[in-house]
Amino acid sequence: MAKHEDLAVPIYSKLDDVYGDGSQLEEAELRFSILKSKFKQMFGHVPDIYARAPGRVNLIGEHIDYEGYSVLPMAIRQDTIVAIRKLDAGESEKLLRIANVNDKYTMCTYPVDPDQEIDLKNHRWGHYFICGYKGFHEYAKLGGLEVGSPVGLDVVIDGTVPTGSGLSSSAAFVCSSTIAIMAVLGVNLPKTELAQLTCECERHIGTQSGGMDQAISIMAKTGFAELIDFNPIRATDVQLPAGGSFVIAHSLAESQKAVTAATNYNNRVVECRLASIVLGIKLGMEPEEAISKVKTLSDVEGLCVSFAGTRGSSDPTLAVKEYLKEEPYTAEEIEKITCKSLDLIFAASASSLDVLKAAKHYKLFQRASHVYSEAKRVYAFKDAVSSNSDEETLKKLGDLMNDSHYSCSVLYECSCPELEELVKVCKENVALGARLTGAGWGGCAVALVKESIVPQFILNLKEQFYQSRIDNGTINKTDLGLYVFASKPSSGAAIFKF
Ligand code: NG1
Ligand code: MG
Repeated sequence: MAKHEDLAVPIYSKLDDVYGDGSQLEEAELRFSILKSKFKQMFGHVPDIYARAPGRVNLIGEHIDYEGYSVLPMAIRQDTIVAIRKLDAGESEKLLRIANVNDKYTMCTYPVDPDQEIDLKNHRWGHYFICGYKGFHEYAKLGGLEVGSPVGLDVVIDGTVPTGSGLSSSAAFVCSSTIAIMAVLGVNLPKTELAQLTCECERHIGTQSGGMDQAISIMAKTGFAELIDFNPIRATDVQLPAGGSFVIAHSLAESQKAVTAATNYNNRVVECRLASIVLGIKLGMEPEEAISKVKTLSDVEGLCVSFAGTRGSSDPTLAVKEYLKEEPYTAEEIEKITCKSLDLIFAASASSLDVLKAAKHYKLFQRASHVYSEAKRVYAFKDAVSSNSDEETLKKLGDLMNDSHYSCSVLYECSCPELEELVKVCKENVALGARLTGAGWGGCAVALVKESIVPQFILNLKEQFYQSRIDNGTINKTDLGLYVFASKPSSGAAIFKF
């Protein structure tokens, strides 16, 4: 039997294939009927098909996917649904018209030219759809796929993944858009291939993302978290121990990553690249060779092995301690080691050059220490899950989550005061472990909590974290359920044809 990740995205004719039964199905029926009426009202037709892709919560393995290391997320039930109709060649003006059921997002229109540039200096919500559009056409061109000349597309989006929350609303949007575009053009791909493609699609928004979010959004399976490996992308089911539950809680600080990339997300990608080049050189490579060959910190691990016993050690954390200094590096200090200016090293990447312009210094020791220790924690988490006693396992998982948070906060500096407060409140209310999830700098925390105390835990968070924010008008009391909830591993992307 083919593995589920080698199959194409499933096409369903009934909602219960994805949304189960009970209240979730009722909610989904309502969403689809509103989506369809909105579509008719906006465009005078019904959609051809619908595609949906979920958000995710990353349980452990933060900021290491782009360094080539495995991560361990699970899909959540919140998702993005894209309703789409392909216009006939002769029909009206040729445009991509992208509307939203939420009036907060006004309609965006774009030309149908797949080679159009995305105007990154003027961020618009519809850009995420264009990421999928451009990315798919590039893929088709490279692979010689015949998709005909571009025609207009009418699109309405309905998303329930909170934005800027570290739950990958962006990947849910990009994945569902790409799948919808492919489906109306009559193309479907194995999930692993699609995961790779959608990762490249999302980079068009200007973040140098790893592939975690798209991989889990597409390959998730109900009831399982997944260990996601890269190069090539693979997913391994991870059955979480009984007796524990993951509670997701929003810090209410929104992190707009597409806008802050140069100082936050992409900055860390650049720091990791510099750390890996410097380590490569210290481990014996010629500067020019290190610059051209060492792309990620995981590439250095291989070097540590081949240099073990001669000039280095096989453990990359030891190499970090031995060869990197704790004080931040200036550009000049790094250039002395690389024998090449940073501008030249990153000349091919406009978004990296933006990072260099904004950066004062580079914390190579701290970033590399985080990445290598976090990579180990992912495997420790996976191994703990396969051990016997549930009680003991839960405690181990919680400890690993706490260590991960500490590392993100202190070494990677991707937390923020609101997240620190929230994680502290979670721990005070006897969470087994709690950590920021996703890129950080705002967004959500995830806490591992004994199943039996979940309702009380959520009540306590409401009182101790959210009440003051209700009182000062930051959020409405009626919306609390959107900001703090328990989550079970949900299913991956799907297409609906009714
Ligand atoms: P968020 O910001 O949660 O969507 C981002 C990256 C991931 C990963 C995490 C940090 C994108 C699309 N996603 O996730 O690939 O690097 O940060 O672990 O940029
Ligand atoms: Mg995102």
